[in-house]
Amino acid sequence: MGKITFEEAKEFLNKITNEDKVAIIHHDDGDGFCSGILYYDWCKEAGAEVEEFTYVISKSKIKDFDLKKFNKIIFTDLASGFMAEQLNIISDKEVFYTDHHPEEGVFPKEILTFITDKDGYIPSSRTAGKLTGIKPFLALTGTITDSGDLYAENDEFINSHLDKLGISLDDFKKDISSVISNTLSYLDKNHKKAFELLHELESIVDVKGLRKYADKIEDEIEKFVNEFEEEKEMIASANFYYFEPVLNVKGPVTGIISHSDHKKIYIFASPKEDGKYISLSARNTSQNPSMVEMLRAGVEGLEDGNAGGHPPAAGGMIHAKDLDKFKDNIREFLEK
Ligand SMILES: [Mn+2]
Repeated sequence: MGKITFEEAKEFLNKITNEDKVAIIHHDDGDGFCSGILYYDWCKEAGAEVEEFTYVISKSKIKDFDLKKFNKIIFTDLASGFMAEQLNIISDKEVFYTDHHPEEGVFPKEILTFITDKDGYIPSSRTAGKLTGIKPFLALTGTITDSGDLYAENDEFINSHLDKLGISLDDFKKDISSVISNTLSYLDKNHKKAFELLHELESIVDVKGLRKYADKIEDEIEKFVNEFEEEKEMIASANFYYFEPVLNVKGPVTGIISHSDHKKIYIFASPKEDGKYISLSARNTSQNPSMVEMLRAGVEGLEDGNAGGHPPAAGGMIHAKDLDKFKDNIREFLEK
């Protein structure tokens, strides 16, 4: 079968009945959860038995999921480069695979794929909303959490949904989509609970109930952003900031601080979960010097040290015991 059209995707969904057992496998971000919920509800409404699985890229493996009892599987919002080759083991089932990231890898030919990257940047939740017609506010939420509002091809979809809800984009971001994103960050070790909470939402009014989770994340982000000026250390021209978050806030803290001045070089360092390693992330929008070159110089000669990425943004890892050597390497690189 291979690639299918929107109409054929609809046909696959229309054929789901109370005789089916369906597994929904979705990405662990806002777009993945929202689109996963829409397919989940669709299957429930058709009377099927449904279970959902959260897939964490670089951690999860399809072979670790217990999919024996299911005869149909729906994948949503998972970049195919990470997935295609793993799908051989389930090609005896009816599999519908939909995503919006650039297509990579080779799918087993039995799998129905509906990948929308050629149509522009269309988050998976927008596609799921169009296919199912269920919970339009969740289709919108997934689209906004995935930055769909930065792409003109989503303007009409976003504006018409906002109009129906009677809310502005700014308010929707502040009161709805960021609350949901932060709730997911807070519950990143408990995906079942996160799915349950998001699945219970019947309208945007219900999102208020998630504030108690989201606030914990917001407080911790604010704390580390505020401490930056005082705690940072200059390594030559780089602003080096070591911080130890308890919650999953590395991404937003890094984003907020590095967007405050695009000419500066930033290096963020935090311990990994096991405490044995330190993860690094470097930002410099001006790209001079290149952050990936800088980090590679920083980890050079360090045991298990690695770095990769792009000139404006790079990431890496070192042993915690090598932090001073890393700083020396960075200083030497920047002073050269
Ligand atoms: Mn995603």
